[in-house]
Amino acid sequence: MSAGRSEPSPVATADIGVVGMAVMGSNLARNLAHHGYTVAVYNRTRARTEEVVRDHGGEGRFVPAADVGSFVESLKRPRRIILMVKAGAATDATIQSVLPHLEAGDIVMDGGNSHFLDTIRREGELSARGLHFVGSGISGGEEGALTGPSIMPGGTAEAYASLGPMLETISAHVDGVPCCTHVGPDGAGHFVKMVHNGIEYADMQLIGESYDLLRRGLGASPAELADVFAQWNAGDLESFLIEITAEVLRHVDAGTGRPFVDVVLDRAGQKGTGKWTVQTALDLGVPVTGIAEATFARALSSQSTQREVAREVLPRDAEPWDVTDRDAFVTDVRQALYASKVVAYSQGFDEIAAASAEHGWDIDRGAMARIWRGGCIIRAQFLNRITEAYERDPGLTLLLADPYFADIVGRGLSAWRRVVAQAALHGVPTPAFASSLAYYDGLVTERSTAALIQGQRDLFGAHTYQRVDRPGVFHTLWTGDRTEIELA
Ligand code: NBP
Repeated sequence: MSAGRSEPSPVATADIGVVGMAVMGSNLARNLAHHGYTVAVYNRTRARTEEVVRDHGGEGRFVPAADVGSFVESLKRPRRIILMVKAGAATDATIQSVLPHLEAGDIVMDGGNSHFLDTIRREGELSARGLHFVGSGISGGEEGALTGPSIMPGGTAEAYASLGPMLETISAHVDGVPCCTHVGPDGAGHFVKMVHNGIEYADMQLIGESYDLLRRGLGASPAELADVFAQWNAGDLESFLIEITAEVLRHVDAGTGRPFVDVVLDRAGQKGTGKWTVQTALDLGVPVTGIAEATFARALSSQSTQREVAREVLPRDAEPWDVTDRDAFVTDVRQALYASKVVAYSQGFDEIAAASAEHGWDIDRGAMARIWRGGCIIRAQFLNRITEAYERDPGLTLLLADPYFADIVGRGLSAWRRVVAQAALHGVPTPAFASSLAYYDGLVTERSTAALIQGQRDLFGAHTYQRVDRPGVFHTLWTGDRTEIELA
């Protein structure tokens, strides 16, 4: 194979190697080369490696390899290898293919979207052989991989000392600070990336609900709403997702002349990391209602047959809607969006805190918000406020309760209630807005419905209960004379 401006193996010249020359791997390899590193590249299907080097070999120093053995041989010791292959069985197969060629101290990083439990397993297997395994989240899609992603590496501190400086160099930078830091041991990096994606789901759903409310309430065109989102993007909601929302809403379909958003089929998938965030939250017992509603909203959108039957059969009783004070309504929706967004992030950070405690990861939540400020899909000004909140109180129990966020949500509370109430009256589905408000009310309520549930459980299953007025565990003899017995 011919190299770009490179030296061929077997001499160990490469600083780092990338396996997997699909869109993410090739762009990451190019990014590394753009920053002056000599990059060994390998792909299972050889033609793909040749294609990448043919098209981009002039951008830096690449060492293309035809087989795994010569790929590993071309790397300086300790070897640093990044896998960018399909998550799941392909990742295991690729690890198995490189393993026989590695030596103690070498570092294998998986930059794919792997499940954190797979990462914990793989880290255990490789560390038993004296190798470092780094499960790393990489966010930002193909563009980010090329120009600067947000990188969330797990693994040992020793592995980070070797690999981290390179990853920090190629990551996005905000205010001169890299969007990459050592997240924590074994699965911590992939866990944080998973929650990042879950939050992304919630953020997108909340923006979608805002758009739907404004369109139906104001009867506004997508182009008019593009202006609203562009204005919001100039304020405290400034973020990549709000920015691209304006861009999508302004776009006109060339074929029909209609707004692009009106010609796109309204079905979204919910595979992978968003779903895992909710599944894992259920295991951890952490309510991530915003992310869960966003995931289920996508599932509902894809239930086309059920939606068709429902549209034909079910009554629609919504009141006609014609908002009179348009500016006030836009402000209400903006405040409801911000408050719901704070809830979604607060819940996501709760999930990170719970997993960090369970797995002993000691994750610095403020640092996570900091490395999400650039490169990734949820990049936003707002993340600075989250970092500041955790700097004020690193042990913060509840992000929502930080004085800055408590004030934001408190000031938006009545707008939030008006929006959710108006949505219900006018038949506009707002699952993420409504569940976020219900979560907020559930948090601040004096007495939750769990007291009644505990009574029910004790009656039908003798599950016992505790009392508010004295310690102990109790059971009422429901089928007998209803005396209460103390069990402990
Ligand atoms: P894909 O996820 O489409 O994977 C294709 C790559 O995996 C090719 O290099 C392919 O080699 C290789 N591969 C497969 Br498939 N099975 C293999 C096996 N058994 N052994 C060795 N190699 C195998 O690529 P991608 O979209 O570039 O994503 C790479 C990783 O990055 C994934 O884990 C993805 O989830 C993650 N990610 C993607 C994005 C994104 O925006 N696309 C963003 C963030 C993270 P071949 O050419 O020989 O078939």
